[in-house]
Amino acid sequence: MFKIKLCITGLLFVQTIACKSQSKFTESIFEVKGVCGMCENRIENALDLKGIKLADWDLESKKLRVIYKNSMYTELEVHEILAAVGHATDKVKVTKTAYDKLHKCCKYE
Ligand SMILES: [Cu+2]
Repeated sequence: MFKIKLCITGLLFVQTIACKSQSKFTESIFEVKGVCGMCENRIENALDLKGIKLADWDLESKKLRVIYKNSMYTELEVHEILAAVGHATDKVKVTKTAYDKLHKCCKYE
């Protein structure tokens, strides 16, 4: 009887973990402006942060796929991180100071 109880407790525990990990991460895909491989590195490195599981920007489509912990970031915050390093998104514009810091070949406007 004790063994069965242990088993049930174990199962419940595993289920709880599975449920939690399902809601932990959010995936977003949105447009980020950029023109070259350097931009790609800058965009992806800017998102090389704790709580961001994946950041993959596609040069051709200008689309970024990002997977982040929703307890740590909102989608808007991800946009703001990118704008801060000089890359405008469909939601957040870049400041002139940040844009001026971009390398010559990275000026997308
Ligand atoms: Cu570039």
